[in-house]
Amino acid sequence: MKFSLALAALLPLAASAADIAVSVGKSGLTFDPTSVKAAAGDVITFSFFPKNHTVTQSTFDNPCEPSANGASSGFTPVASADTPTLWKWTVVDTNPAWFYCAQTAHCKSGMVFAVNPTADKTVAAFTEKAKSGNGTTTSSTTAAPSGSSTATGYGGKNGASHIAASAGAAILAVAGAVAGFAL
Ligand SMILES: [Cu+2]
Repeated sequence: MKFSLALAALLPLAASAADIAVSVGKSGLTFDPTSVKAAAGDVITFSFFPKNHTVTQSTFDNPCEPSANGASSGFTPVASADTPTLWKWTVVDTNPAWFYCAQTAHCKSGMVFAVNPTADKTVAAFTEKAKSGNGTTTSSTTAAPSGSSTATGYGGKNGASHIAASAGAAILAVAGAVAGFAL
């Protein structure tokens, strides 16, 4: 009995680095879920669905603008919902982190995502900011956020990495990034 008690006590530790799944554009211009609670070291695995989205870090005040030194998946065109492309982002700390899709029309329709939103800074308020355009300077909003490189298609910052679901998806992603996939 002592052994099983010790084992039970260890299990929560073993599971402490959670892998959190988030769908991008699976059912409309949305992240699903729209926000998550996460701890430092947790890994968020974003599954990209058709047609072409990004997960790009912003600030709460400027939802549709890339933040300085923020992470970005880069544009990730996906041809088939059967083969979503994966992109992982490791949670740095328990502070709020804010993300959006860098297709300007998508962000402005409320395609945003929050990690560890607070009572003061809610994902609902963040979404409203995106929709209303508050705090954004549309003149500097371009198809390619500064946090990503269109040459490679992937930002790869903050320990983030792209993992294609298949070789075909990887080829499509690169081809799409170069060709600038249409909406
Ligand atoms: Cu999008």
